[in-house]
Amino acid sequence: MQTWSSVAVPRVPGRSRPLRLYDTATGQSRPTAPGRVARMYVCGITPYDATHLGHAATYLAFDLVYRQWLDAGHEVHYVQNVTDIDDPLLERADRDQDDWVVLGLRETALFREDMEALRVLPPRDFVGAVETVPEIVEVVAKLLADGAAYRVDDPEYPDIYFDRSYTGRFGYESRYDEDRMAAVFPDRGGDPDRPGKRDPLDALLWRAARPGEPAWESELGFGRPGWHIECSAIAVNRLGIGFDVQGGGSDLAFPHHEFSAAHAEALLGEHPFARHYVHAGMIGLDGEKMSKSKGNLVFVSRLRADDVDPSAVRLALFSGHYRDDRSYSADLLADANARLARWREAAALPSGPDAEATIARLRDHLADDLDTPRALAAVD
Ligand code: 5CA
Ligand code: ZN
Repeated sequence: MQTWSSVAVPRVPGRSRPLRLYDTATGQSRPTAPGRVARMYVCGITPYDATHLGHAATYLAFDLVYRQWLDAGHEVHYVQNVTDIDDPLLERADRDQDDWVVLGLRETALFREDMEALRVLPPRDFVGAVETVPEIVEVVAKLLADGAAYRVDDPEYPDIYFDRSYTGRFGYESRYDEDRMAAVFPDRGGDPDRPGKRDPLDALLWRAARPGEPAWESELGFGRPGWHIECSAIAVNRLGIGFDVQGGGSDLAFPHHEFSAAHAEALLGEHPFARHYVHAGMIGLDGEKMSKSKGNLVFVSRLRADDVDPSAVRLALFSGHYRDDRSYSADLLADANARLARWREAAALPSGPDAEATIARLRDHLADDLDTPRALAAVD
């Protein structure tokens, strides 16, 4: 897929700091230690609706990771997927009598524009699931051959599932216990009641074609990929295993990142999939979780249409810590606008204090697990 346009990143005087990030798998803030090329995979959108401020906040957090690695002199290989075939996309297309391909292309195009407006640095590889079907088929075929995957005994729909006990490490990434896993699995794309599974929490790798659903011919039979395997295949085929950061919102910690890691580790016989698993908190609106069912989504494209300054959107979202669940509100945006105006006024003055000490504090705070609230306060 075509990625979006980049922006010039100015060099900042002074010395960078090693970036520390909180890692879900160890429950600790640890230094990242990339080689010459830092490698990051962040889970991308499912393009059935426009980008809301929750998505934007997550991508802005990882934009800061990217920029700090650049500041430290690394080249960055950033990969992001687009889940352009999955149940939510098909359901929305069905509801709106839309073509799922057209819907996906339209929302992906809007997402690119939103990211450009927010000056989010683009991934080098921006990769759709549909264009990756042959890669996914190859990976699933190997998991099946190795005994990490199995077909359910259903002649009509012989779906393929992953045996979650295969690596012996299942649960290490999210650190969820069995009860918590079972509680969230059905709400996050899981199908515990599918007859024929060895374990209710095993994850779908390949879904045999159902009438009226899009499907691809392959050595696995006519069907389409499951969700977690998409990110495993896209990541390891571009970054290799053991890359620096696997990122996304906290709603992906289980089951999505748990299974993405388990699939890749089963496939390659190596551990870990990623050296840091980094999760951004959930953004709500006026104290309530932003969700489609509540109809309280704030879209980036709506704010752009209302001529809201994208720099103010960045400041509003950075005024809270990326790991905290937090709420967006009109007041938050008003505060961000006021801060931005104050900064611009100060920057336009003919003289001012030496910036060196401020830059040093800014770097200290950002390197400390992206502590943007304190970084912004330092600039204030
Ligand atoms: N396509 C999958 C990932 S492979 C997916 O989760 N798509 S998504 O469109 O639902 O979300 C895109 C990204 O935004 C994910 O990283 C997700 O964790 C994050 N996200 C979704 N809702 C919110 C929210 N309210 N606040 C913060 N981040 C969110
Ligand atoms: Zn993903």
